[in-house]
Amino acid sequence: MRVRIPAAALLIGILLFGLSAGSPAQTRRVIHIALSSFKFEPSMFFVNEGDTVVLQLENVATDRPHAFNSPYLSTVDFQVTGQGKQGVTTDGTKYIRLEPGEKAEVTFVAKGRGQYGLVCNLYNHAARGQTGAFVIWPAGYHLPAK
Ligand SMILES: [Cu+2]
Repeated sequence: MRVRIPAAALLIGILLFGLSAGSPAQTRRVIHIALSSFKFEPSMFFVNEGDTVVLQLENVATDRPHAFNSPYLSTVDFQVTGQGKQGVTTDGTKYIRLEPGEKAEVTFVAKGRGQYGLVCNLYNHAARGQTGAFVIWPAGYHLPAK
């Protein structure tokens, strides 16, 4: 029996697996970040331009909400899946808020080499130490081994 593949399924397959013959392979960087009182673990991470970055945010605190807030989020298209609740602070920076035990994934393609800050914007958490940073290196660059 002949099996017919609907055009839509074929298109989805192409989108998922790429038309990437000849173009550089995209690196997928999955980084788990635990939010707790009052820190991010890790509080620093490093990616390269062009990487597809997946931040797996998890509020491991049992007693209070935490958030991932970075001015960088205003400079890229990003998608949030999972339990996070998105918002914008009064100063215009975007954040993803997680209640205790909640998880969310934030996905974006890294662009704009540089160093960017991140904070938990809830209450006084940043002042209590809940801050971090990340670096977007040029494509292909890695820190030399010590
Ligand atoms: Cu917090």
